[in-house]
Amino acid sequence: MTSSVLSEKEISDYRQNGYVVPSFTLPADMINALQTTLQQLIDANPGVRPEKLVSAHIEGKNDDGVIGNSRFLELAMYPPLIDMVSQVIGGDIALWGCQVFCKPPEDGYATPWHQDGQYWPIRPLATCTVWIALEPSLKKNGCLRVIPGSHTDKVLHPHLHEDRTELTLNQSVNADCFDSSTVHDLELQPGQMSLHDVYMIHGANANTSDLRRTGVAIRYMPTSSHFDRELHPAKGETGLSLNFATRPLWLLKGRDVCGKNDFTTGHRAESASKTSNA
Ligand SMILES: O=C(O)CCC(=O)C(=O)O
Repeated sequence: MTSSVLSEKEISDYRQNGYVVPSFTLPADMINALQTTLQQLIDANPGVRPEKLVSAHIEGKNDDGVIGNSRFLELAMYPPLIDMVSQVIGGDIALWGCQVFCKPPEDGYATPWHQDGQYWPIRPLATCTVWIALEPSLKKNGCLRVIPGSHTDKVLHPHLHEDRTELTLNQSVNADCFDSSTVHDLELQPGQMSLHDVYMIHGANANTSDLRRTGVAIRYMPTSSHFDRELHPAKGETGLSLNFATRPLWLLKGRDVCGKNDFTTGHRAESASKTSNA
């Protein structure tokens, strides 16, 4: 049974706009602990840009080139998050990703306008991302920006490859495909979060302020979709070092509806023990 973390209005806003900022927030003690974990993650990965901490939830050196921390896996399994996600994508849910986007002060990279689906090997395309602010995320330090309703047609628009290196990602949606004057800035305080749909166009400005900005983006998909390890979206030219072939998936709730998802590949001893709690 699904609990009601999201109100009916919040569910309807998500469907209509492609995103919602729920009234639910993480408890203060959890945020404090996650801020400590964030610093440990950054310290453990001096050679990785902090905007590109992919698979931060996989403990130890992962196949995406990051030394992750299982505290983020625990966060992804936090029941109120799973309940909210169930309310928007249904009760059969897999966790397939978690990236920390930490934009340092002064030179934090921008995130170009994009649709997440451009980057991911999931068919049919479906994912709800829960983006949780671990630090204030404001206009001045490059908060997430969204184009309300841009998910409605469930169309993946053409994306262009950006050669600039100072971007968190480098597939950028063709500017003719949306009206940037309708942009909405999602300003969040630590512990607040947004949920967004795989087709919703979004991005973020560079952080030129003196205030660091960090969000952790947790990716959940309905198991009616297949995480297809053979696919190489955007020909692998995403600006991120990604290895979907060995990316572990966790069945968090329900069953594997499409029957094609592989929940074995990529799991290690320490994470496998957590799977049994899922
Ligand atoms: O935090 C950012 O700058 C980008 C996040 C993003 O694009 C996502 O979570 O899908």
